Amino acid sequence: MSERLQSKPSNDGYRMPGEHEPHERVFMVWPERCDNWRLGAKPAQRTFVEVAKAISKRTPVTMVVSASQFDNARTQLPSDIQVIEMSSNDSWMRDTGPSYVVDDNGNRRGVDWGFNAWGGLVDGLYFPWDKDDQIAQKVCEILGDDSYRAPLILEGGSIHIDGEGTVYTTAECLLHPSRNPDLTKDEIEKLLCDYLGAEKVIWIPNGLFNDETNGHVDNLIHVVRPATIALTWCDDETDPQYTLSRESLAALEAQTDAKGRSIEVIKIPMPGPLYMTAEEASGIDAADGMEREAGERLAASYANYLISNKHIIFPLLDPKTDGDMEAMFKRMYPDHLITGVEAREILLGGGNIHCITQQIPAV
Ligand code: KQY
Repeated sequence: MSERLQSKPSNDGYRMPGEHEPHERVFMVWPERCDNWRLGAKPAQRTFVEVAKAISKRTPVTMVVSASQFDNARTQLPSDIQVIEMSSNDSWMRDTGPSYVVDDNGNRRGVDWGFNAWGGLVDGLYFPWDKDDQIAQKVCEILGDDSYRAPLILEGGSIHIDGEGTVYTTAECLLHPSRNPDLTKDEIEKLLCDYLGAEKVIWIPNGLFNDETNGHVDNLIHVVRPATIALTWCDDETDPQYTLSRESLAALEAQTDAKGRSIEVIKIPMPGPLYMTAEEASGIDAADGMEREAGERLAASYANYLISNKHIIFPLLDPKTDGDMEAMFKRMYPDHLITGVEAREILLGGGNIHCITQQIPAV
């Protein structure tokens, strides 16, 4: 049985674990909408299959899929990937799924944030988004876990957590007028700490250049381990990312985390710059909201990777830099399995591997 709780995780002794802590399962959503994924989402579906297969080397995967796509997904996915029917508006489980919190007694609960498709009627990417907004509660119901409905519009990709009291986010996203315009920065910090069981919020000014999520932090940085952050870096002074990465570094170096530690920053390469081709753009249905023009700069980042049970699943995006990134991952995570997955099709939809996955902590 799953209950909706009226209290707050911090008062109940719960905290969100870091991604490096053990996972029971990873949830994903099957892609199908034709104004985001090209060619009827067929190339994206093949990529989602490869991501699910990679994750399942170490962690069981559940793929949620609409009724009309059930047979197709079930046929394309190996039998050890669980496929269950659930309605959705698109396929970004990081943003629509629950953020899980755990206590010291082996219990876990879901946090169900409000979801408005990255900006609602101000600058959201599609309408309606009601099915996506129900996903977190449905996942908690399926897993038999209690949940909190947090009074905050927030996507899971707009926060990173170290599991030891620190939340990382960007001002560009969480203070954007399309999310919680009636709340002050202090009120947002308080809600983050209350619902994530955290003590300190580290604000980075902006996310990655031209990210349609209004600068999700998970497309710019990743928490490698507490007090160590991988930051997307750019050495080309003519690239708009050059200044954004330097401002991010300055913000991280100017602060200490919740435990008072200085933050070590590992600069990771940026793929590209990469752009949408005319052929790719021509395969996407026209719609309001998402920019899908030939020549559009893609928000490509290796920071958008998943850690799951000592396994790094990262996007292969650019043959010029993929090898360097893989070598860096081997140095950053010497005791982890490292798996790269060709991920341009996810990038064309506006995110990457971290954005399409949501881990359920093991308790
Ligand atoms: O980056 C993410 N967390 C999601 C990207 C959503 C893009 C929708 N087209």
